[in-house]
Order: sequence, then structure tokens, then C-alpha cells
Amino acid sequence: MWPLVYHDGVMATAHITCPLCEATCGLSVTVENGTVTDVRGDAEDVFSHGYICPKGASLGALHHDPDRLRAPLVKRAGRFTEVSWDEAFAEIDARLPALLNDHGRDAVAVYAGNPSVHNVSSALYSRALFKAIGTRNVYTASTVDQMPKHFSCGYLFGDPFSIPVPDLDRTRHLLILGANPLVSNGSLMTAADVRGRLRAIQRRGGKIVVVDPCRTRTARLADEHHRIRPGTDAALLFALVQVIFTENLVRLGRLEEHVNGLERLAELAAPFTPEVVAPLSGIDAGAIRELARELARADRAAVYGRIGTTAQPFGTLTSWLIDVLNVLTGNLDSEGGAMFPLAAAGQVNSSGGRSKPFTAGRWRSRVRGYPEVFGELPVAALAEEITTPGDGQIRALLTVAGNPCLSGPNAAKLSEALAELDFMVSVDVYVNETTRHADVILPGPSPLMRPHYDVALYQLAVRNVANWTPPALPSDQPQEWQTLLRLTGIVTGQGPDADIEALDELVAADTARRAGLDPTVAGERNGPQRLLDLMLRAGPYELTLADLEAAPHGVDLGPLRPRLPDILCTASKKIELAAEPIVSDVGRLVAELGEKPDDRLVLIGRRQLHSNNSWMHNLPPLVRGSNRCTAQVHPDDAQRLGLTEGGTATFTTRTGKVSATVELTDDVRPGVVSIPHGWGHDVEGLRTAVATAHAGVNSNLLSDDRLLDVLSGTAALNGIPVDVTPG
Ligand SMILES: Nc1nc2c(c(=O)[nH]1)N[C@H]1C(S)=C(S)[C@@H](COP(=O)(O)OP(=O)(O)OC[C@H]3O[C@@H](n4cnc5c(=O)[nH]c(N)nc54)[C@H](O)[C@@H]3O)O[C@H]1N2
Ligand SMILES: Nc1nc2c(c(=O)[nH]1)N[C@H]1C(S)=C(S)[C@@H](COP(=O)(O)OP(=O)(O)OC[C@H]3O[C@@H](n4cnc5c(=O)[nH]c(N)nc54)[C@H](O)[C@@H]3O)O[C@H]1N2
Ligand code: SF4
Ligand SMILES: [Mo]
Repeated sequence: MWPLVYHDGVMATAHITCPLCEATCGLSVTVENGTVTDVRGDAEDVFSHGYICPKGASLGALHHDPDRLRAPLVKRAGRFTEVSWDEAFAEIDARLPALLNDHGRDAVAVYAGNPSVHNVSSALYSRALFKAIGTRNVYTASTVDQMPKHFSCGYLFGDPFSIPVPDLDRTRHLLILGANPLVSNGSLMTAADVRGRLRAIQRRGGKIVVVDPCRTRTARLADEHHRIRPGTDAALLFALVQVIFTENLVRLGRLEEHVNGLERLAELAAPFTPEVVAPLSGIDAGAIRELARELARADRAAVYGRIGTTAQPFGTLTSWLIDVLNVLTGNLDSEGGAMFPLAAAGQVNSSGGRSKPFTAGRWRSRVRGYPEVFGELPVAALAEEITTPGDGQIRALLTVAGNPCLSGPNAAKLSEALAELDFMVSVDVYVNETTRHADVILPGPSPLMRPHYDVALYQLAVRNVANWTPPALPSDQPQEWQTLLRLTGIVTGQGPDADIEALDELVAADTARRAGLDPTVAGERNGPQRLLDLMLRAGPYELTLADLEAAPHGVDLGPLRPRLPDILCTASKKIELAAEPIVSDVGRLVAELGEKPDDRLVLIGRRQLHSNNSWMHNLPPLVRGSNRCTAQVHPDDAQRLGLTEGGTATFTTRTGKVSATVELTDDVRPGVVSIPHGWGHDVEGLRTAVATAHAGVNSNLLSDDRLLDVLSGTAALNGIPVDVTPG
């Protein structure tokens, strides 16, 4: 079915794009007699030029992992049994449509996790399935991640997908808040080899400043590091705005005629003087002024933030102020500043500002009344929507590539809720902390057995590129788009054997209609290739899939180019610096200014080079050495609290209790404890032998489903006050 580079008994090398994180590295995979013998960076890749990280190098281990599911599982009498695909779909057909009929469409919820974005099948076919289910109970990992950025960009620029990224390769001053791209390999900033790109900034005489409670790898590389108190970035950034206004440093440049709300912004910033913000943020007033002045005076500067700025109590305000600073300093949409990528396919914001302005809150969650944000409700609300009786109660759940029992707030409550469901289906490759609750698990093929094109992440790339890569190995399992279409057939009442080809025609017709094309231009192709071919043809570079097939190392489409005012689709067609829905939350921040922080430790997370959220701990090469789930505490706090290196400490919050091994390090700011998320593989019913042997603890037992960035519904997974006792 796919053009294969591998033949039995032959050694062959395939060029693929790594689908594990946002960096989209090109990899060369060597296969001998069906065994992956080597994975290395593809030196000829137009974007990554040979870069690879330990996770990419483990794709062979993932492919050969004996615990990775190859066949569907159905739970019978509490135990999973391997069944045929037909049996699995028959089981779903016997149970799911009845629930939809008896209790309505909202009774079936969906949760889409992080890898579903990195997978061309789910990226292009989940939408059709979720629409066919017709539920308002749509949850994704976005509300434990980047939703604040969508919200702020939605109101600033009119489109939640118009997210500017730092023009890494041309900037001369980079202010990074709450991100550790040397470990995470970058996020909302698709950039392979971040270390190389950051070093190049320094080589050309530029400066990197990091604001992070921890001395991370990125902070070590930086020229300057400020250890902020967690959760206070919005106040700090407001202080920068205040200084820029009071010292007459506003330089809008060509943005002048495209901006609304400047005066209102100055009024809002007024209370946030450096002197007022200093005690809250832990950064002294002089340093705050210098941060502002240097940023404003730099030639080509960009402000960039990530998880530490989004998954925290003021995620939206922080995300907003980051781009406000990019605007005020004249760096938005400017070379070396923060720019809008222009992807080859599926770029939502390439329509010349023709989309309707973004609005959130078109409906609300049933129990706590949280507003939807582009069709999603907060993961923090999922458990209560399952357990609270009444009209619209969730009775069934479909998860696609997600593990919210480790990744979501108040994980214990969610696990208990999943156990109460009438029915649960997971499209997933492991029996893990979440899918163990499922009645049916439908596994997708390994990343080496599927084609790849990064529909989502090229929209955030620091350089415009496009790369389609065929699978390195044949698959004897259905591709996930086929599975998703079979589920679409079931939820639309067509039974377990619906005509997938006919459904695929409908999806293609819809894609063609939105692209303004005739679906037949894609010729004989089907599945994601057809959709992608249509999207590429309709895209700004007028490529075809054949063009990409002819370029196994990718196509370089050049550096980022200015895109304003074309992309603006606010009602005014201007950048709305002080849109009311965002501004409405400033009062909550002002109230914090007077608060005296208590002396509890504050919990934050950290990513590790050898981890990928919750799901790659089953691979032996990734659970060696430094990849340990420890609670990092500053030695001064340890002394005060009676904690010792290698000893155990118990951390308690309203929602749970976790005992973790203590690691003393002055890399963390005093007053802060850092525990990585994604661990805690010690519950019943897993089929992940290696991960269970390296269980660690689930830090999200401590995160609170009531502690949210209220505007975007994003869980505050950082900045959680915890009580600590030794032992
Ligand atoms: N405390 C704390 N919590 C956090 C974070 C934090 O910083 N701190 N970060 C948050 C962030 S940014 C994110 S994105 C979320 C991630 O949250 P989730 O997306 O819920 O969790 P993952 O760990 O990415 O789980 C991925 C799931 O996809 C499955 N999977 C892997 N590959 C495939 C595939 O090819 N097909 C299918 N069908 N399934 C596959 C895995 O088996 C696993 O079950 O975690 C969030 N949680
Ligand atoms: N190796 C690896 N790579 C990954 C992942 C992984 O699990 N492992 N996950 C991927 C995913 S899904 C994502 S979304 C990205 C995330 O990418 P990043 O955000 O770059 O990754 P983190 O290491 O979580 O960095 C967050 C930083 O925020 C800091 N921080 C915490 N609270 C605050 C705060 O209140 N203010 C400030 N200023 N800083 C704070 C933390 O100390 C930490 O250094 O990484 C992706 N890449
Ligand atoms: S940085 Fe990301 S894309 Fe690159 S090899 Fe590592 S996991 Fe894969
Ligand atoms: Mo994420």
C-alpha cells in the first residue's frame, strides 16, 4: 500500500520525520531483516541537519517493545483479551450507539492526547469522528498545555492559531520565560537543534535571558538568568510594560497603524511598578528595569514563553503580555522578532484574515460552568462531568493517544471517575494508567509503520519547511485513519463494517471544499495522502504531494516573512492590545500584588531529556541513569524542613499525597520543589513491565482540578503550594 524502502532479507535505510516531539527532526532508520538496527540524525534533512535526541534514537526500541500493542484488546470479566479487529469493532458497535441513543450525544466524551497531534492520521481524521459523535464533551491535552496561548492570540490577532514564534535564526536578543528548550527540544517553536540555534545567537553577538525558578540547562547556556517565584510572570511582564511606557521606550514602528488599545494598556500596567512587583516575583526592581530597557533597545528581539508560562494560574495574562511586549518593542512580525510562520498545508491563518474573529464561551461545562475555548472544555472538569448525575452526564469516553490519569490535574479523582464509566474505548498503543480503564483498546501502528507529515507543527516552525515521509516498515495493522473512520461509521449508525472508502470520500470532499478544489485533482490517492495533496495544492506554495515525495529530506521554503496586516481577523482588523475578555482577568492579578506569599514550598514540573510525557518509560534506553523521578529541593529548604539527600519526603495538597525521593540541588530556587510529571507507573493492571520497574510518582496527584487559569480553563500544573514532611 505504501511505497516501501524495506524488502525482506535486505538492509535498507529509510528517511523519516521523527513524530515524537515538536522539533520534527529528519532521521535515517536502518532496517535489517525486519529489525531496526540503527536510527541516526539525517544529515541531509533541510531543517534538522543531522540533529537527533535520545528519544528519537529509541524509535527502534519503541517499535520492538514487546509491551507495545499489536492487536486490539477487549475487556471480558475484568481482563483484557486479544481479539480480531472485527470482534473489537463489533463490541464497540454493540455498546456505544445504544449509549448515544439513550442518553444523547453529550453522554460520550472524547479526550485527545499529545501524540494525536504528531500523527497524520489523527491530525486529519479525528475531527470527522468527533463531529460525527456530535458531543460538546471534547477534551484535549491543550487544557494542560498551550490553551492560554490560543486564547491570548485569539483575542490579540483574531485567530487562536496565529501564534508568533521567535525568529531564532535572526534574533539578537531572546527573552525566554518558563521554557527549557535544551531539554524539551522546543515547543510552540518548532526548531530542531535548539542548542545550536541558541549558540548561534550568542556567536553573532546577541544575548539570551532566561526567567525560570530553576537553573535549567537552558538557563546555564543563557547570558543571564532570573529565578522568578512561580506563577508571578504576568506581574513581571506587566512591570516591563510599565517601564517601557514610563520611560518612553514604546517603538511600534510599522505596527503603529495596526494597533488598538495602547492607552488602555498603559493604564492597566500603571500599578505594576518594578518596586511593587519585585517582592512578589523575587526579582529586584533594578533588574526588572534593566530587563525592560535591554529588550526595548535591542536590535531584533523576541520574547518567548512555554509551559511555565501557560500551565500556571495566570497562563492567559502571561501569554498575552509576552506578545504585548513583542508589539510594544516593534518586534512582532519583524525579522529577528516574533513572527508568524506560513506552513505549506493546512495553515489556518493563511486565508488573508478571512476567518471569523475568535470568541470563547459559546457554551459552558455542565457542572462548574467553565467556558468552552474553541470547542473544548477543560480537562480539569472531565472527572466531575463523569461523576455528577443529571442530564448530560458523561457515560462513555473515547481516548485517542492520551494518558490523562498521569497528565491531568487531580489524577486520583479522574482515575476513580473513569472506573465509573459505562463504556470506554482507547485508541492507544499501551495498556497504561488510563487505558487500563478501557473496555476496548485499538492500537495504531508504530511510528516506523506509518507515513508522516507534520500538519500541526510546521505552523509553528522557525523556518518554513515541508517534509512528507513514507513509513520505514510495512504495517500489518490498520492505519489509525482507518480505525478512526470505522469508529465514525459506528457512531453514525452505519455499524461495525461501514464502507470506509465511502467515508474517506466524504472527508476528502470536505477537505476539497474548504480548499476550493475538486477532490479528483488528487488522482488515485486515498487516506491522509489525498487530504494532504489537496491541502498542499491549496496552500501558499502550491506544492503537491508528488513534490514532497521527490524530496526525501524535505523542502526548504525559506525564512519567515512578515505577514501583517493580512492575517489579522479581529473585528477591527487591528491587533487588539487590550481586548476585554483578556483584560477582565487583570483584577485577579492586581489582587495578588498585595498578597504576602506564605512559607509553603511551591510545586513546579520539569521535563527530562529521556522522557516524553508519560509514555516512553517502557523503553530500556530511556530509563537509565539521570532519568529519575525525584523531588528537587534547595538545600536551605531541606535544612529548614529536615529533608536529606536520597531520603523521602511526603508532599500533600488538597487533592493528594505523594512520597518522593529527595534530591538536594541549588539549581532550584529556595521555596520551590520540582517533580517531573508523567511518572507513577505503580498502579494495578498495567502492561508496561519496564515502566513499572521504574515507577516513580504521579505528581498530578498533587495538582488541583480547582486551580485553573480561569480564562482558558488550563490547569495550573506549576505554582502549587504543598505541605512537606520528611519520611
Ligand atoms: N504536572 C504536569 N503535568 C503535565 C505537564 C507538566 O508540565 N506538568 N505537561 C502537560 C502537557 S504539556 C501535555 S502535552 C500533557 C500530555 O498529556 P497526554 O497527551 O494525556 O499524555 P501523554 O503522556 O502524552 O500520553 C500519550 C498517550 O498516547 C499513547 N500513544 C503514543 N503513541 C501513540 C500513537 O502513535 N497512537 C496512539 N493512538 N496512541 C499513542 C501513549 O501510549 C499514551 O497513552 O501532559 C500535561 N501534564
Ligand atoms: N524530553 C522531553 N521533551 C519534551 C516533552 C517531554 O516530556 N520530555 N514534552 C513535550 C511537550 S508535550 C511540551 S508541551 C514541551 C514543553 O516544553 P518546555 O516548556 O520547554 O518544557 P519544560 O521543561 O516543562 O519547561 C518549563 C520550565 O518552566 C519552569 N517553570 C515552572 N513554573 C514556572 C513559572 O511559574 N514561571 C516561569 N517563568 N517558569 C516556570 C520550569 O522550571 C521549567 O524549566 O516539551 C515537549 N518536549
Ligand atoms: S528532538 Fe524531538 S523530533 Fe528530534 S529526534 Fe528528539 S524526539 Fe525526535
Ligand atoms: Mo505539551
